[in-house]
Amino acid sequence: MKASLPGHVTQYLKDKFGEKPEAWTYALRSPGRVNIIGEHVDYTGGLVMPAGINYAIYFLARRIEAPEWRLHAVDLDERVTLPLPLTGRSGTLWADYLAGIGVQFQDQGQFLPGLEVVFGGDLPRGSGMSSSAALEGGMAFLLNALLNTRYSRPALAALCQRSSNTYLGIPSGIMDQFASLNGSESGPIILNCHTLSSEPVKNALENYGFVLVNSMVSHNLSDGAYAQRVAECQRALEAIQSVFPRVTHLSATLPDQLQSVSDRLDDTARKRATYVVDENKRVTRAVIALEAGSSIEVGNLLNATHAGLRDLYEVSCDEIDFLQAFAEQYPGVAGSRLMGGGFGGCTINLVKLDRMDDFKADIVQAYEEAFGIGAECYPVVIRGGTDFL
Ligand code: GAF
Repeated sequence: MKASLPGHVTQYLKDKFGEKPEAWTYALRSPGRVNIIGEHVDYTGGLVMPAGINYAIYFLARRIEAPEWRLHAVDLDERVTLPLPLTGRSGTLWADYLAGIGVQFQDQGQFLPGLEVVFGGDLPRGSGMSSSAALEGGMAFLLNALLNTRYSRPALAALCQRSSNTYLGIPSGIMDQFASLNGSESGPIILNCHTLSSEPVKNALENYGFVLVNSMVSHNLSDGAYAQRVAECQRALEAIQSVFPRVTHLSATLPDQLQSVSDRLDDTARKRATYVVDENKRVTRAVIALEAGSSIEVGNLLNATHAGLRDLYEVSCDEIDFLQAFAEQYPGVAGSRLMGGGFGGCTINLVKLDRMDDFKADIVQAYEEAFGIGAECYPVVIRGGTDFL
């Protein structure tokens, strides 16, 4: 095994079991994700450009004789035991993310073995870097190996999304789980969320890097606003389909089609649909700009996405708008926007490398002065998807 398990996880094994990592049959890394552009369009069948990153959750696992799952959340110092076969919710959200995956395998006729699973890492929770998808993807990857089910990575992502949607009741799209499981070492991927086809995008930006700024305002996908956006997009799609029945998903709507059905949409549905249609065009342009190494164009597209998320999609908040506005005018920042589900979490910022340190220090100070909150900054390194150590 490569020695890349975080020290606190290794220490936990030593303290609780008196063991080294080598005593465990499975060891794997499941990354968080960033999304460069293509926000809130995975559930409308749109294009997204996410990447697996340098922050991750690490899993160690082995079979046990007892018919139960013993789950250890190292970062929280919590432990939950679930009897097999898995049934209803456990009452602990992190355990339910893992159990939900087990339930998907069970529903496909798999017999789940007794397991001891230890996990922990450096992925901040509730920051919009998708620790929940890393949990789901890691568990799915583990069970796929353990049960020898041989599902492809895209099929595992679909299984994880099903778990979120049906077991946890969160109507999220597939982007986060797909990015965590299918990330490419060489750069972000472009994913078509309607067909689930993906390919790596060459990042030719020179002298620029991405950094996340965490507002430390917590978002929660299970609150109503996310589900409301999904429903509003569905409403817009149905109105569009009443005139253009061959439009299969909202992101496939052409600007002219949207224009011509405009008076059939209520104000909210019109704003949501306009954002979705615009965002799809921005993602296409961003692929070209990134591959051409045009930091200015990529940055402008990030800023434009933020304006759309704030004014048309209405998923931002004061803290995030402050961080974005500060970054947008900061010398050496090409662009900035809200990343992830919204209502808090992180901004993603494209920053000149030689301005990175100043930017981080200045934005943290300005945010502290404005809101009395200590922001955290995370420089992003793009890494491959979930894999064994
Ligand atoms: C959350 C969801 F889980 C994703 O599916 C996606 O919709 C994202 O918000 C917004 O782009 O992370």
